[in-house]
Amino acid sequence: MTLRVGVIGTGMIGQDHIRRITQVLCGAEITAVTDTNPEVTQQVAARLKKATVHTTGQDLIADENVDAVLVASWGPTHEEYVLAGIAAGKPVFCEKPLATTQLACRAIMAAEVAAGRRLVQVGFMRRYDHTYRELKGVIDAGTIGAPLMYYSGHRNPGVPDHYTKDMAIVDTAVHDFDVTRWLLGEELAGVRVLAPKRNRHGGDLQDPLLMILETASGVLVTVETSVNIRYGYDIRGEVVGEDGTAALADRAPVVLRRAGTVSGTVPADWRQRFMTAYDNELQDWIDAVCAGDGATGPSSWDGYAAQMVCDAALRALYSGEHVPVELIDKPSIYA
Ligand code: NAD
Ligand code: ISE
Repeated sequence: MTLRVGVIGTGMIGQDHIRRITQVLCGAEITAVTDTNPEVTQQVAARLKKATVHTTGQDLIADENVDAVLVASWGPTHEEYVLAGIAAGKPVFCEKPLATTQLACRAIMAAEVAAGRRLVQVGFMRRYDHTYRELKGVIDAGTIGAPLMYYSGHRNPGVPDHYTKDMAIVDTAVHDFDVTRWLLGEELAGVRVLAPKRNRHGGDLQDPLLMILETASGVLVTVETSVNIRYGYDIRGEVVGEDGTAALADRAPVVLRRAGTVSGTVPADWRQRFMTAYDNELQDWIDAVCAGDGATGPSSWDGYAAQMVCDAALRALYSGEHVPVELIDKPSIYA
């Protein structure tokens, strides 16, 4: 079976996902595209063999030549499309965030529960990165004993002009919140946000931020977002356990020793750093949908839990207080 995928949102990551589905991965083809910017959609469709251009996301979801939907439009539009996909019984791959409010995330979970099965995978691609997978393997094997602390560093060389103070949390740190929950195998229970001296490259932006979170069992987690670090896209992760520590290795493919120096390259951006992880997450989604499983990767519950941490972190940022993260009971389809 070749999965016929319709893509809503053909901006930066939408186009990158289209490229990987058409040129890198197996088992899927793009049969429909839509974007509120018709010029972009036409250009994207012109590069595809047989993709219908739809005026709206709703039309694309209803298209009988679309078996599954990939949502890569702006975050606030995700809820509408994910709900419509579930209502049509079509599996959905939704880029992060699942939705931008906790009520919207709960509505999506309620729709899946009513459908009686998972239909949604959220684009938390770090879970498919081999370095994170190795780190999780070390933690789960008990090699360093029980985790006590975890540091998650998220450094971007720069961000677009429309990037706001809140986006350091909802657009950037949301990945750290998800991957921390996954690595440690437990929920985050509370958060405090500290704002140090500002990076002069960030203008009025409050950059960097340091977040201190605790998990349900008391592991302390620090998340650093630095989004104007200039030198490259640098993702860090280190667990301190009872018997040792485990950290993501540096990613330079070659370490150069020359003229009294040791050096290696740093990825330029998220596309480069997580290229294989994006490939793996989408292949996993395609395989699960083709096998009739609906979705098996990061779930709507994961999207909800990460969004709840974002909401709490925003309140912590503006209040200076420690803010608890209070989740509803997990529906059994996400067990
Ligand atoms: P972008 O601005 O480049 O593209 C978004 C596109 O969506 C634009 O072309 C816009 O015209 C279109 N759009 C907006 N509203 C729409 C609507 N109602 N219906 C259809 N199309 C609509 O942004 P981007 O960087 O590609 O980000 C898109 C999504 O992907 C965001 O949710 C973002 O958080 C996520 N993202 C994830 C990662 C990751 O690492 N997983 C990286 C980048 C972006
Ligand atoms: C972007 O939207 C992403 O999701 C990237 O993974 C992240 O590193 C970046 O900070 C976000 O802006």
